[in-house]
Amino acid sequence: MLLTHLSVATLQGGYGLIADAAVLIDQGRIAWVGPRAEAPSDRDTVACGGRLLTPGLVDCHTHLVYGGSRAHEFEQRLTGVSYADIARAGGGIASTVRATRSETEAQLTASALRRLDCLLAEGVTTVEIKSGYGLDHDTELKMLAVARSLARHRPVDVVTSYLGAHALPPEFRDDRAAYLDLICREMIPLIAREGLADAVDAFCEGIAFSLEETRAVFGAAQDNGLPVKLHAEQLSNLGGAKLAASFGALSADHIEYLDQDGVAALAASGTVAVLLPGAFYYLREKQLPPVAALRKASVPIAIATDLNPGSSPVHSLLTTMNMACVLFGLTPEEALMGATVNAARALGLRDRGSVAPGMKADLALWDVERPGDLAYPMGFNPMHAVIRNGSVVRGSLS
Ligand code: DI6
Ligand code: FE
Repeated sequence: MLLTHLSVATLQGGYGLIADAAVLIDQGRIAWVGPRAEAPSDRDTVACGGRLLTPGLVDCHTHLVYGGSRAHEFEQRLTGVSYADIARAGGGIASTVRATRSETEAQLTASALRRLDCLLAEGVTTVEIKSGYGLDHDTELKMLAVARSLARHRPVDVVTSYLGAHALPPEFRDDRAAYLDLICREMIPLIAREGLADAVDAFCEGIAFSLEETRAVFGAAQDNGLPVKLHAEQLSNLGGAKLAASFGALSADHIEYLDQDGVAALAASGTVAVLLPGAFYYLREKQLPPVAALRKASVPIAIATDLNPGSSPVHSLLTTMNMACVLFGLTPEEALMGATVNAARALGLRDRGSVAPGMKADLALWDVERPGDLAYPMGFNPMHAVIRNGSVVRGSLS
């Protein structure tokens, strides 16, 4: 299939814009991209109405499988109670754990699909989903199974992360070491053996797990051949990003409190900095991530919704791109790179996120003239069509 009458943001070295372009798709892959005047001919040619084609979007950090609701905590926070106060009082993540444990796979799947559908309606073709609201053996496996199953219900690639080290489960309140043992000796080997997760994540923070505990989790992941990533430096600077970098982590996420040392460590290890402006917005944080330092050190920057019931009930990657610009000072070009090529890289996926020969033909066609139009509005969805593995799965191209 040859797509014509479109402009293409290839995302190769920035927007990589080609006006009056053509894209040849063959067997689910991009076979050729360039100016229409130089395009090979193809019997199956589709004129795309002058629209803009980009890679399908990649949301590289979500917690979209969960039970229950935390709207009451939003109300509490707005009366001055902090996110950390709520967590210490047994709410926060622990409250979602109770709800997630009590729901069936069918219930969790139904609510997750509703959330996922919001992302897909905006051109997302790959999504990462974490466990971490089960914390016991059965519920963590249930969450990972539900996450994986979503790809059988919808045209999307799901990448899963095991986040056992998200919070200390109540039954281990008096024995942190025993919970770490469960994670490191039982869960990670099991998950690796059964192929249930593609990576291991942890929450390294005063209200969650210490640097030493995170090191133990990463050690187990490494021993079992799983790559790592980390919720790091969200509310304070514990040096988590540096630790993650020393394990060759795929990404360090949040990183508002990342210091220069941490930036240098990410640069040296090729770890992607994942910014999550939704959580920053909802928690009304003041500390900005070190965007200028990340740029200067050429650390690849990705952005993600962090879709979760507590700190980021954000169901829109386009809105997140806008927030990354308005709140963090990214350019719209950086925001689009952050939701495509760099997000794919944060998941260790080199076969998507840009439009180039050999790449997976996961593409989004937008009713906009310029790529800068994508991060500009809020609450407006210019998605026209989505192609996955070379087939139209949403809308129509013409
Ligand atoms: N950081 C986050 O942004 C989410 N988890 C984490 O470690 C929030 C989790 C929640 O509040 O439910
Ligand atoms: Fe998160």
